Amino acid sequence: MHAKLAAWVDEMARLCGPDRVEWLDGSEAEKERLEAQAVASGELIRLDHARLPGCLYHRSAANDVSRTEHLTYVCTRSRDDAGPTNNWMPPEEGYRKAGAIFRGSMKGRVMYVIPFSMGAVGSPFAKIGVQLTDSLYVALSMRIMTRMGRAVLDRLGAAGEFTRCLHGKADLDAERRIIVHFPEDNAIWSVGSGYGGNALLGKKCLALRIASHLARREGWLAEHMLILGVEDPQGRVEYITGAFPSACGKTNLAMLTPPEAYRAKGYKVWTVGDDIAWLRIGPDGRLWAVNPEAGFFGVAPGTDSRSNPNALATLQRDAIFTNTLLADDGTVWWEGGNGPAPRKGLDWRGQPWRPGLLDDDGKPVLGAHPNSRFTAAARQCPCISPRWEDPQGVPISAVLFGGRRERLAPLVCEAFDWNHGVYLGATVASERTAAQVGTIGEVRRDPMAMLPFCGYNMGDYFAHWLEMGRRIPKPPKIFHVNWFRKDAGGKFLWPGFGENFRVLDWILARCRGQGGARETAIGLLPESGALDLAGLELSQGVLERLLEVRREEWVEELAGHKAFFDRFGGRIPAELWRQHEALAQRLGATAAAR
Ligand code: SAT
Ligand code: MN
Repeated sequence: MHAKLAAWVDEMARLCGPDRVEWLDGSEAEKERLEAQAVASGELIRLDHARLPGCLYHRSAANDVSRTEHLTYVCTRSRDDAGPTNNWMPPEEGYRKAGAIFRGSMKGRVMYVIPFSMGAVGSPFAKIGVQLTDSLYVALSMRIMTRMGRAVLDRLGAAGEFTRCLHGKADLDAERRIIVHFPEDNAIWSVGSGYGGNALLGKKCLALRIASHLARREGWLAEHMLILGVEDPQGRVEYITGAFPSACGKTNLAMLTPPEAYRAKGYKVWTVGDDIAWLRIGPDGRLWAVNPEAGFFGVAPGTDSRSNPNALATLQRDAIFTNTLLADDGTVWWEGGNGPAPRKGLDWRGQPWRPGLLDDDGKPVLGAHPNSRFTAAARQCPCISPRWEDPQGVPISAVLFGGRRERLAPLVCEAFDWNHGVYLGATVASERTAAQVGTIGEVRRDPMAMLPFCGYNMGDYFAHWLEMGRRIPKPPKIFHVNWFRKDAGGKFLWPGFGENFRVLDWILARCRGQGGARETAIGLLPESGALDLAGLELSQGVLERLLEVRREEWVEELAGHKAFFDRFGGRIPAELWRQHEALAQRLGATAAAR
């Protein structure tokens, strides 16, 4: 027995005051027992067994449907170590504030102890956490999203290192909700929310915020990235990682189905992960990636057999649906899903719903919340890579950064070199989505899609990326992509989804030293004819708009880069300022004085 673990569980139980403490072993029998309890209490609803075998439905509190970044803190001793993009409080205050909400909050409840591994158990990349929670929904979700139970405890042994993760629902009152990270103590406390990214502590809290802190110390990268493999007709597979903000299509890209003409030739995409990548330098001098998760927590609305047939196949059994529409026949539905809406059902708030329902202001009432989700095991995905659990990971040829920009950023742009790529990543901006509380559509800087997830000062994070570049003998190439450019009428210029494969194809050609490119002020863009658009109806005019670099827009953008960097005081590496000045020069503008 791990004495420190036992002592910590006792201490937390004394704080939270549950009626009982139950250690979870991860067995099938245990799963069935917990599900039966959650169904009996109404926390989960069983879906129609014939059509969705083993699937469950969960409705969250109406005020608890997305990550609450304004209630999320990084508690380092020095404020500067958290940096200007994180909410900060001193560790003592974090423990005191969260502790006051936790105190006695589990009375009448059970505290579950969940040992979990991020990464295949025993992989040199893996990190172990132990989550305590009073939520059966969270316990059952952790069972899908992580490797958990006895095997992890065995691995931990009598003295292994682990991240202490305390989670409690308390009264789910947004006024009494806080998610505090203590990277210097390897601990996370989250109280007052049952929502995914706030409550499944292995995911954003451990695998990104705490892990990014560890990664800097230990010389690797913890990133908000999908990982996919592209197999060519000769059977050779090359791997790509891509960082995109939440709800910008990472799951769809990770599970992409290539256009018919490519499939006929023998191209195929393999999914390694859809949200998080841990990257290390391998013995061969390349960058290698693992997906530390075991499942997908994907956005449901918009997922249909056109946008993502692989996701649909993945969630046909043993999945948990959260805040979708619950149809009268015991199935689920969401806007942008397959088939017509069911004639009757309960919306994500639990209110009676029918197609065409309008609210008092005459606006359509959504059946599913825009951030409603499915949780399903990765191994159920038809295109899961045979190497997705490889303890060594997969070697990476290209790194993509992207966001949702209706103007400015072209479809694809290759960085001149690693440092320029870090600049591209550091200056990514994206329109806000429903995955986080805030004004949807507002453009914000989201460097490397890590703005809400970097557990330390982002100035130091950029320096760490630059340092990694110096240490990787054979670095991947870096690209910026934007699937979301629109025309003057607000219509998307690029069809996206499976057609994105055409862009991946050019990217991989570039990585092999092929594929034509032209140099522009912002980077290398596909030269005329270099993107294979056969079979796609896309006019020359639209293609030109997709690959257009408008000088005056970029000059304006430069000021945005500077304003963002200025927030960090002196902590932005000189190399990024040098990149900034070089971009200004290429645009024929003067970089604003620092
Ligand atoms: O809720 S999560 O943070 O896990 C999903 C997301 O926002 O990326
Ligand atoms: Mn994410």
